[in-house]
Amino acid sequence: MITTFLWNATLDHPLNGYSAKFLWLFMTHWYYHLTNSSVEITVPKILVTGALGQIGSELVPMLRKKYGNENVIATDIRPNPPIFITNTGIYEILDVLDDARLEELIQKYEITHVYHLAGILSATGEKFPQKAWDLNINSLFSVLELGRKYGFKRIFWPSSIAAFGPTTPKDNTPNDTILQPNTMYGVTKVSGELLLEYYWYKYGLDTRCMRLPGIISSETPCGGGTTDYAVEIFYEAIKHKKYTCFVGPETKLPMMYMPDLLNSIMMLMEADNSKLKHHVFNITAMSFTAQELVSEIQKHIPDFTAEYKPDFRQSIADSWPRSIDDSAAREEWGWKHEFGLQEMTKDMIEKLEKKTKILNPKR
Ligand code: AKB
Repeated sequence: MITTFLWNATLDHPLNGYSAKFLWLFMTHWYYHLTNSSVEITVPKILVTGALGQIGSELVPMLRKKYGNENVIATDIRPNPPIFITNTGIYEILDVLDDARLEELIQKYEITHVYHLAGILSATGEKFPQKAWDLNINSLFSVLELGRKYGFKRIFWPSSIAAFGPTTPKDNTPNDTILQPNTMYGVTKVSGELLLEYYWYKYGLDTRCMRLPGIISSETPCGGGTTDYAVEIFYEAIKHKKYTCFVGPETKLPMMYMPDLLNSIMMLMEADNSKLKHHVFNITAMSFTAQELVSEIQKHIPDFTAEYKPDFRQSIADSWPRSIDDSAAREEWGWKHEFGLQEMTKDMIEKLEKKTKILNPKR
């Protein structure tokens, strides 16, 4: 713990690069002599799968800032990563179903921590259920097996509100409750949660997991999910001042803004093991209906209009909770959100308008 503290202290220090590292070495050296104890100086060596996705492309820069560029290996199946990923650290092409390649990278970079983000989301999962099972579960199984073999210190895997189903209580859904999803994505999330728990109890592998609500972000577009409407609507409101929503106006789901999500992942992964009673946590920041989101956007863009044409994603949304209880996360590792509907909407519109102006200065 003390080494993590020292590492964080040096990286937060205004000095950068070599100066920060020198300071870190000096501080750990000093601590060693002061306590006369054998300090294990361990900096995490992190591998992120699915690093170019909606979450990965914002999590990788944050992890690099915190743990050092050279200690965070970004991987994804895509051959053309954006420059902000390649300029700041190592990028490796990885199909997470290729066990041999995954093991090669783990050996090559002496990986200690994995953030396993590669996966297929709910709407795509309903179109290709076999593929969703294969990718979501078989890749997780490989990561866990390699974690056992190479003694990983920690594994993060995102579950989802999709782990709940039509028989789950819909409002303020408890952390420990009925898990009977009726989507393949949900089936993979429940199975994955059970696998993580199994590896924890059976092998002592430190696995940590959160059930993510819909994630709203301004940097990387999302794709293949049911909650995508809550992101698309902002892009369309700014570009065309109208949006056709694929769920009805009364559809209410738990949501979170990306800065809160990034913060929560960092907090969970840094949490003191002895305080954790769970390994799978509900996590949320707000719940709103599609109509409430439209009204909030109209406060900033008064001529924005929305119409509703529910498609197959409506029944997926209807099977999920309207709001979830994340008190276990708040009690066990101090989770606290910053962004509610109003703050998130204001920030999204400001960020997207700024980006639009940079891309089209004449608009
Ligand atoms: C999806 O809509 O599939 C995801 C999720 C809630 O897990 N955003």
